[in-house]
Amino acid sequence: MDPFYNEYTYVSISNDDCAITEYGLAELNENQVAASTNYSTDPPKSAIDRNPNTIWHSDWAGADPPNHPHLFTITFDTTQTITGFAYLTRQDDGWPNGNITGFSINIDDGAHGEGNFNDKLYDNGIIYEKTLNGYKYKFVVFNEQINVNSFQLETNSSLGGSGIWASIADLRLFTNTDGLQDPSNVLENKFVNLPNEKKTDRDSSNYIIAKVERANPTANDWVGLYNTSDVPGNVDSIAWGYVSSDGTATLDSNPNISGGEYVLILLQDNSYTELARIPVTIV
Ligand SMILES: [Ca+2]
Repeated sequence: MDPFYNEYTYVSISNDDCAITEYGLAELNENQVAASTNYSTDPPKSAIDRNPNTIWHSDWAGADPPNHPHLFTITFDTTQTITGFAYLTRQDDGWPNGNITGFSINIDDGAHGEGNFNDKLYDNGIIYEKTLNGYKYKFVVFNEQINVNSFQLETNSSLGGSGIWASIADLRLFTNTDGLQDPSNVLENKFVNLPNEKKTDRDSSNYIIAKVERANPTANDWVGLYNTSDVPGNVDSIAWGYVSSDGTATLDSNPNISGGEYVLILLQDNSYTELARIPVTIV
């Protein structure tokens, strides 16, 4: 297959909920999918069965299970035009095993050469994460329609264990372009105006100031400062503040915060539903 899509790592989160039917999905059946490896009870077809609770998983049994790259291949009976895909990680009890963090895309179209991606979408490796039908999918959007006889996801890195596995709860290909290719059509929750290359500082009163843009703001959206590995809700934030109507959040004064690496997380409406996050260095 021709290499089409070089390795990327997911780095960005947005949260605009949308109906999955908007995207003109390519219908798939189990005879169209194959993988270079699978665990006995997690076959390739579980990645396209539209059930978020079943998964394809690379084989992990035995003394020497296979390492990356794992190949997950979709083959069409007739040439299809696709514009992107969405990937859902496994949903079972927070297990990260096999969640794909780096990958390449290979295609077979009989003719296509190098891919060309939208700089705005893919600058700095940004891939959108969006909520579809209540599940957070990772979106990869091409800036052109591509004709494919065969589409192959080649994994390069993953979470969990020794980092050699891959798993997919749901994989969906898109066949239309409406709303997908223009980044301005993606309502995004994000942090803005963090000065000095993601460093933030306390103001004269020792407050931490964050500025956000929100797709669907509520009066009780809030920003929390956490340690980088913290899970909001499992542990308290180090400091927090509500987002004002102008997008500014002033986090509690806490003179005891040590300088170092943290993460600012935008959370929705008095809940722990995460809308966006950004790593910060407190100086
Ligand atoms: Ca599934």
